Amino acid sequence: MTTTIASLLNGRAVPGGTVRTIANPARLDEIVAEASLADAETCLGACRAAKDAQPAWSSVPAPVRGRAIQQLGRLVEDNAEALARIITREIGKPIRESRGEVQEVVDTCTFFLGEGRRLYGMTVPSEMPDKQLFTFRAPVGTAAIVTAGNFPVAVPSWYLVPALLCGNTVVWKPAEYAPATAEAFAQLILHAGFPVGAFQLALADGVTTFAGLERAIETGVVDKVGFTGSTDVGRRIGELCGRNLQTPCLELGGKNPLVVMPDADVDLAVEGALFSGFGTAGQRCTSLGTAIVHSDVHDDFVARFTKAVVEAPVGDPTRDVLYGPMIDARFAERFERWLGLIRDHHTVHGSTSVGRITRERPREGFVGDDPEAGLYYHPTIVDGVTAEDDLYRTETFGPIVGVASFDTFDEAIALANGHGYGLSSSIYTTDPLHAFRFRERISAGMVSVNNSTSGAEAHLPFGGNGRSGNGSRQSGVWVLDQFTRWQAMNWDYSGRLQKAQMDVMDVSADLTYRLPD
Ligand code: UN1
Repeated sequence: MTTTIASLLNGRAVPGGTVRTIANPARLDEIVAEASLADAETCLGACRAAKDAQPAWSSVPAPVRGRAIQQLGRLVEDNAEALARIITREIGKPIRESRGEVQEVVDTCTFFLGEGRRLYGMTVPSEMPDKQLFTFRAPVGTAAIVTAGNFPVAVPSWYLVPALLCGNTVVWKPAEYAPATAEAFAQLILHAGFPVGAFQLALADGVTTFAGLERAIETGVVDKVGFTGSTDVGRRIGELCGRNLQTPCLELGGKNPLVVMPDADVDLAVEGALFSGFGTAGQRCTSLGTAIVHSDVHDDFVARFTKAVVEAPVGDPTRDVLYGPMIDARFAERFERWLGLIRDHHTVHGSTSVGRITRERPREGFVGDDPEAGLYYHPTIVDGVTAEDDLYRTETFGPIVGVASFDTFDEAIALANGHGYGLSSSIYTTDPLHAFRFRERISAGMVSVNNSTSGAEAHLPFGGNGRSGNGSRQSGVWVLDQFTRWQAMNWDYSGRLQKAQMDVMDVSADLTYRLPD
C-alpha cells in the first residue's frame, strides 16, 4: 500500500508540488510512500503559522507544557512497534536498532516532561539592600528544525521535544527520503495535546528549504535553526544565521576515531569497532571512521576485526542482522564514490568482495533471498590508512572502516584529531592515565572509554567541534541553552534610586595587618 504524504500546516495536509517516490531500500520494487514536496512559499507559510501560534503556547505554564511532552512519550511508547517497522521499511535500519531509536524518543520525552517542572532560574543576591536579582529562561520564539534521515525520529526529537517544552513553536523539515516515518511521528506529535499551530511539518527538498528559510529568517519569522546534516550545508546555514545575528544549533558530520592502546582488551575493542563501524551500515554521525591501533597489537586487531566482519550477518533488516541496506539510492551512489578513495597501498578485508552485493559479487552468508533486490553493500575494512590519505579526512557514510597504526601516544592523538572533525571518539585501554590524557587532548565533543563511538544516551550533551559543529549541544539540560535565552531581572523595593557600583556600602579593612613572626 502506497501512501501519499504532504506537508502538514496547522495539522492539515497541503499537497502539491513535485512528487517523490520512496522505495524500500531492502526491496526496491516495494514503494513505501509518495511524498509531495512543498515549494518555498509553503515552507515560509509553515514558519508564519508557527510564529503566529508562539505567544499563546509560551503563555501555557511550563509544567502543563511538560504534560503534553508526557502524552507524546506515551503515544510514542504505545505506537513503538508500528513506528519502528515504518523506519525499517523506509530506511532499512535493522528492526532491533529501529526499536532502540524509538526508545530514544521515549527517553527524551521522559527527561523533558520533568523539565517542565524545573526550567529553573535563579535568585541572585544584589549589591544593594532591598533589591533582588533574578534570572528567567525565556523561549527563543519559532524554531526551524532540519534533520537527516539516518535517525529519522530520535534526532528530530532531540530538537522538537525541548524546543516545545521551553515554549517555542516549531517547523520540522525532515529528510525528504524518509517522509513516511516523518508523517507517522508528526501524527503522534499532533495527537499529543499541543495547540494547533505549535507544530508544523514542511516536506521539501534542500534547495527549497534553504530558500524558504532565508526568507523566514530575514523577515523575522524564524528565530532559531536546528540542523543535523552535512558540514557544507551546516556552513551555509551558519552563514545565513550569522548574517541575521542568530546562532544555529548545528550537528554535522564526523570522522570518529577509535584508539586501541597496547594494554587494551582487544576483543572488546573489536566488538566496539564492529558495532560502531558497521551498525546502521556505517550511516550514523557517530559511526567509526578510523581505528587507530598501536603497532604492537595492530596485526592481532586486524585479524580479529576481519574475522568478526567476515562472520557478521548482513542482509534483510527485518531479521537479526548487523546491518541492512543503504538508506536511499543517493547514499548508495555517494558511497560508491567514496570506495574510490581506496588506494594501492591499502589492504582490504572484511568480505568476499567490495561494493554492491550482487549475484556476481556475492556476500558469503548474506541474510535474505536476493541481495540485488536491495541496496546492499559489502563491509570493507581498509588497512594501512595514513594521515595523507583522502580516506583519512573524508567522512564516508557507509560500511567502510579505515585502520591506521601508531607507536607513540602523541601520534595517536595527532591521527585522532588531524582530520578536523570533532564529534565522537573512543579509546580502548586498561590504564586510567591513558583514558584521562585522551579526554584532555581529543578535540571531540564526546569521548568513550572502552565503549564504541556510537550509542549516546539521551540525557548527555551530544554535539561536536570543528567540522562537526559550532559547539552547540543537544540533549539533557545542556540543550535548554539552545531553546531559551536568559533574561535577567532586578527589582529594587528600597523606594530610592540605588546606583550599581556607586551606591554600594563599603567594607573597611586593615590591610596593613600581618601575623606576628
Ligand atoms: C546521529 O548519527 O546523528 O549515538 C545520531 C548514537 C545514536 C545517535 C546518533 N544514539 O549512535
